Amino acid sequence: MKRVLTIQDISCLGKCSLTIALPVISALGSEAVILPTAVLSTHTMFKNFTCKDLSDQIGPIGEHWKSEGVEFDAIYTGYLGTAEQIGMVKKLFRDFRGKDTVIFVDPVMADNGRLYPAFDMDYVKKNTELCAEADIIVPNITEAAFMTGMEYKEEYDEAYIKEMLKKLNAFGARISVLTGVSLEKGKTGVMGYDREDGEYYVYQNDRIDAAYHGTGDLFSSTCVGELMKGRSWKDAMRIAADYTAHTIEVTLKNPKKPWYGVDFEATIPELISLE
Ligand code: PXL
Repeated sequence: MKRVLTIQDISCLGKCSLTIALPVISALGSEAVILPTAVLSTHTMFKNFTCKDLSDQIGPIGEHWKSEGVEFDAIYTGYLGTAEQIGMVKKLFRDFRGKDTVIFVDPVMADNGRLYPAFDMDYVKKNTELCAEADIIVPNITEAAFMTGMEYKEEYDEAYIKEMLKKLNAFGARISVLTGVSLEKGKTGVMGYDREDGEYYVYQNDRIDAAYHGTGDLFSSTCVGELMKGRSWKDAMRIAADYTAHTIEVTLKNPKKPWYGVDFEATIPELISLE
């Protein structure tokens, strides 16, 4: 069985970061090892959330694992707390990167043209350095605009996305994927570039007019789980994009209209039964 280390916060209530990564990676048949970077009462879209930083645990946990000779097939990072933590995570990459370990970085820090409340440009710089250490990065357009210094646009064409992918590629990861890319009216999806074959890959599905928290984490966790099943990155991205869109659709039909996260629990059986 493949073993995936995922490093992100645990928002006790909110269906995002570790409360998505852990069930999804497990359901897709890999062992999920977690490293919580902070404990929050809820995710940061709630008011008055509590947050306990766990930075002082990262070093000792890593040292213990090293002494146990633990190895990982993938290391997947999402929302991290502070610029200082990113430095600690970089060290974990160095300590636990084996010959075939896939390093997957989702530089969660911004959306819709804006940084999340906790972050500033120093955090952007550190996240860019983290992306340089990865094999696969999956920023959204806002995160990529902050990291590359390109203007953030809501209306754009394929040339803009390709230029962004070229700039992301220059950071160092072999595969750069932009999420939330809409190349036609009514569509959304991903566009990626693989330095090894020099090819772009585009996948578009129907755009659903709803924004839910945690959908980026659902996308990334699904990608990682599918990669561990031996899928190509292109198949993993396609499956993850379809699964995320389908889960949003199902959530919208819930008469209770949950606002803080998607009903992935209802759709997981379909994901795991995919051939
Ligand atoms: O889904 C990304 C995410 C993860 N963790 C926390 C967040 C967010 C997005 O805002 O607040 C704590």
